[in-house]
Amino acid sequence: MGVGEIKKILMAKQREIERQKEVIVTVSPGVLVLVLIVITVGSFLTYRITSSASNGVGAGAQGDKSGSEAVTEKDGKQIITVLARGGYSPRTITAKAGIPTTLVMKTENSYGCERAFRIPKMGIAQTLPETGLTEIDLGTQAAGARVSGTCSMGMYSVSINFN
Ligand SMILES: [Cu+2]
Repeated sequence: MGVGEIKKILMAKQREIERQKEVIVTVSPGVLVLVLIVITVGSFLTYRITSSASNGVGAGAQGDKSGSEAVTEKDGKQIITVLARGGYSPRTITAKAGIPTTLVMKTENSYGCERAFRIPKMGIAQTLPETGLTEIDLGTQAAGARVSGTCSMGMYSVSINFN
């Protein structure tokens, strides 16, 4: 093998290394963005999971069966407790018809528009405190009645079905 040949090989190797460097440089920003997206989505999901797990009242749409855990009865009255924090939970509730009913909206360090609570059908508009319990009289509902509450923007909602 001559000196010229060795030089040729070395130069080819050098070029190859240079090309690899270029690939790394051009790929990096894309990879960085991807990593950031993964981290963001990951922490968002973790937040969602921990916030719905600590609700006590029950998780959101998926974890919800009939929302019956939100309904209690005491002295011939029905009490429905809904947590308002980053939405309403449970979101669907089945309650009893023909019994005086009080809806208790519970806030706990709630800072979003879920505090601007409305029940359009009943003309109810209540601003919930950041933390506390707000009682709303729903009267006695007939079987088949459905009472729906929303935030002022209609972004979050909760539905109570009476039967
Ligand atoms: Cu809203």
